[in-house]
Amino acid sequence: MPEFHTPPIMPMAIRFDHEQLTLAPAGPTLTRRMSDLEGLFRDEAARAAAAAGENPVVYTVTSSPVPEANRELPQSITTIMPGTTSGEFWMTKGHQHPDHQGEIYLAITGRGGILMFDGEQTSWLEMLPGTIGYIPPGWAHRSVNTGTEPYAFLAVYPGGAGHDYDWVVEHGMGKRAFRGPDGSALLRPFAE
Ligand code: PAN
Ligand code: ZN
Repeated sequence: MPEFHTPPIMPMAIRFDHEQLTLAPAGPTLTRRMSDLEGLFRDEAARAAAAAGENPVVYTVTSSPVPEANRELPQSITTIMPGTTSGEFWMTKGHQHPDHQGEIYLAITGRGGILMFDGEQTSWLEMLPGTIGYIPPGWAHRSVNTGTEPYAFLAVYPGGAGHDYDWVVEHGMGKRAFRGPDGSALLRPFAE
């Protein structure tokens, strides 16, 4: 066994329930409501009104106990509810990993997309159950529910990569995903 500055955790089996959308044993769960998403939708007034009213849950993130520590590979399931705010699909906050490292998402149920931005280019990946979306190092990423059911995916990422949310607030994501006339995703320039 090599010597580590922070000793790794012990080997463990984690039960992935793709119907209940849970990991067992479970680690922390995060709930993001409309009130947590200030300044992220194009129509901030509509977002603020929804936050002041029913303040719906937009997404949850449930994790396994593998810690966000250097060299570990934590996992989580994100479930984004279906919905739009002034036509813009409900989505995650989005972030950049300050210690640039890759990440994978495996779509479990529903229909969605990954919007990625490297500061210049935007990339959009359609995500259907069974799709593995690869996020290379240096690409900020945001997930979007483009369907009418909850969209859920498993994420596996390097535990020491960190999460920078301010980067997205500062730089945007290049594009935004709106519901098009036929119900599918329509990408429009971020600042349009
Ligand atoms: C994911 C995200 C998760 C929630 O596990 O953290 O989908 O999105 P936000 O963190 O942008 O709110 C991931 O990319 N981890 O690195
Ligand atoms: Zn990430």
